[in-house]
Amino acid sequence: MFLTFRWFGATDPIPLSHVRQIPGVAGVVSALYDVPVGVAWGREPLARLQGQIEAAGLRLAVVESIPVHEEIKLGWPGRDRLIDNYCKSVCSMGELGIGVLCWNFMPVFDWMRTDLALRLPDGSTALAYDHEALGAIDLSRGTGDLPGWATAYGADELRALLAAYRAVDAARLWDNLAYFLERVVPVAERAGVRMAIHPDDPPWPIFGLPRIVTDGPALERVVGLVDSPANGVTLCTGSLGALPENDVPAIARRLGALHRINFAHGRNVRVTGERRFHETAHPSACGNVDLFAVLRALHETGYTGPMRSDHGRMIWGETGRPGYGLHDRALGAMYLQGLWEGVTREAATHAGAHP
Ligand code: DNO
Repeated sequence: MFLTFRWFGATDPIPLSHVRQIPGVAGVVSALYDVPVGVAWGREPLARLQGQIEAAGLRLAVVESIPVHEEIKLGWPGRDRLIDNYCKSVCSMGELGIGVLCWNFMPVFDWMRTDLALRLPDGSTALAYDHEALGAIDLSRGTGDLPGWATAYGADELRALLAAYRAVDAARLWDNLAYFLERVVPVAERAGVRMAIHPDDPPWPIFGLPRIVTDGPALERVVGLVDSPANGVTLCTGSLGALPENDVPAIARRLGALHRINFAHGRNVRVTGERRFHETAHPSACGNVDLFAVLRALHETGYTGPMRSDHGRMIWGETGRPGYGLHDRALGAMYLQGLWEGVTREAATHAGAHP
């Protein structure tokens, strides 16, 4: 395992020089944020981003994300051209030696919350989700006020998109995912890029839209669609952990044994009701996810890929991008690193080697 940190490019209020000072963090997770969805990523802009990161003494280790165009998820005829463009982007990554791609297949919305600043008893604020509150959100004016979307849509565009998805149930979405993977994974494999699908967050349907990558069996089904090491998953402990039925350490162990975990997001959540949760600080004791058991499962199955601390709270008066402040994610990075050192040295001791 090696530690990475997400950085949102030139508009990120956190400078790379700060990221460089977090002990143990060598890799950066980033993306080209000004390329419209569906347009192929050229090698030059990606090389510029890579150069900027290298100039700061770090390495661009993961692209998160190249968004998948809705026409691909909908299975519309235009998807072949869009899939070709996706393949070109993956090839640009490969040419520059950027080996891991985190992406998702969530219709219309990426991660979704109903409160971006829920106050916790210690005075920090965290991202929170309440399915009842979601039901009260008015989508008739577009995505304008929504917390946690990837792409912004105006009222008409969003209405048309939601109407189009009425023809796409979970089974159809699986077909469209398979169609996409069958075409992209062989290209990724040749390019030396490992794909890592991110589980749906939250892991259940929202606004009547299907969400299919929600639990361990679904992740295993995804990796079974195309049998290649380039077709793997992002083990996102917080996304999966929002569903109490998900035994995250067991999921890590099964996918890890298949060698299909290509990226890991360490995040913790506290489930407070039916489809209701808030994010917490990273340590196991703060939420419902046993991060120690997850990291042990990763270690025991030989995980060598990148990991990043995901979504932090806002602490110490920091303001900034919800979930992506510096302080709590840096604490999370230290915690994950400490756990990793612990499981690694413990295993070495048991093997009779010098710790
Ligand atoms: C949330 C992130 C996700 C993730 C995408 C990957 O903070 O983990 O938005 O980047 O789902 O495509």
